[in-house]
Amino acid sequence: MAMGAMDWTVPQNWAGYTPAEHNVWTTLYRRQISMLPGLACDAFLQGLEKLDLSAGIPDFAELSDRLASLTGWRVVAVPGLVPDDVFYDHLANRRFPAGRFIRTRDQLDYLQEPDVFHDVFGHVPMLTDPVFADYMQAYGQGGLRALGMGRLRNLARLYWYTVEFGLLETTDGLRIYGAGILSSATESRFSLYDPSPDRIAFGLKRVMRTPYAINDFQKLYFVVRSLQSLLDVTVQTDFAPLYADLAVLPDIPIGTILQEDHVLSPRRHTGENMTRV
Ligand code: HBI
Ligand code: FE
Repeated sequence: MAMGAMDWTVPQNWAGYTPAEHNVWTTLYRRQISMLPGLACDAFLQGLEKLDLSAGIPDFAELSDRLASLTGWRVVAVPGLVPDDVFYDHLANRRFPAGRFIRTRDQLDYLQEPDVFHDVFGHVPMLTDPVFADYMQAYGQGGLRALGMGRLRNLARLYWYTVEFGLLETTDGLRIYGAGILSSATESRFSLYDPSPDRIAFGLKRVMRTPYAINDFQKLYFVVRSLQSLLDVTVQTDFAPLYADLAVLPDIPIGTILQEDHVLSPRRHTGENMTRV
């Protein structure tokens, strides 16, 4: 596809990456891989094993062949953030749009726009999990519907508080499945252990009423009981009445804890299981 195609895909031009760009990837990869065991969820760690992203910036064509054999997903190169309708159409068709550029060495810790490390290291391993792969496609289909009903803001919050910054409850305590955390050198430990952010049990309407801030550590994380429960609620919900409710319900500002919120405590360093308070 030529640049500027309707679907915003561009050639990845994998051969065009410099050794310095591959070195940025391996620097970021080694830093994350040394930290994530015990913090990232099993689905993510198993996905990393299956895809082996250790050698440098992956060749999307070769990565897609491996990924497609697992869950039918492929990775397509885009120049950066793409318009909403394009983004949702890709997800609805099991194509993950990944930026082809990589951050520079002086941007190792934070960059505004998702680069290939955030997109491929952060997001793609979860797409090897059949349940999460189904969730991401269902999300894309929902996005196209939400666009039609003018409720995109609500649906974008669902993505933010699950796909980007979601936490998962396990018998060993909280684990991370959100790409924005998994690809961050500093937020991973913070999201599970720091006492300052709130951690609330996931609820679809609750999430859709909650705005988010994009330029600092999150002050609020939502915790799902299982990836299956996330898929089920997305597939089983009739969004029309939900959107009708949301149209008249006020947003819930970050920092607000509602009477009916299930607040979860951070996991203690002793590995003590989370207790509902
Ligand atoms: N939404 N409209 C739109 N376009 C994007 O490119 C996009 C997005 N939401 C999230 C997102 N990209 C990031 O998760 C990337 O890492 C894929
Ligand atoms: Fe992302």
